[in-house]
Amino acid sequence: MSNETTAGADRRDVLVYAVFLAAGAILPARAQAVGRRHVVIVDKMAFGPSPTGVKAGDTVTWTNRDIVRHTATARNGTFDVDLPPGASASAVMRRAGVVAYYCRYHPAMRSEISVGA
Ligand SMILES: [Cu+2]
Repeated sequence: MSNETTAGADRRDVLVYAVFLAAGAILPARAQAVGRRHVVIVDKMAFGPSPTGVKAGDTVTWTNRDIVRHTATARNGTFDVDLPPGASASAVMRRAGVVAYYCRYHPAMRSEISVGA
């Protein structure tokens, strides 16, 4: 009996935690309120397809599915995103143009993002 009560409390705690996580994911995006979001998947030591239709002011989020750390480092210095294993991190594309980027740990990992005005 007491075990069931404990299990119930644990489930509630998990639910409350999940709601906190959801709020944390939503609120910062609303606070920015500018531009769209685009995602690049990093997997098997490679950057996935670059998003199309990115405009100045949009946010690009990289999601690292590998078990090693990566970065998305712009050659023109406009962003340097650290990507621990399993993590996601973002950068706002401030200016129009083509931005070549690479991984500082694995320089053979390269890609570019085309940012429209
Ligand atoms: Cu890397």
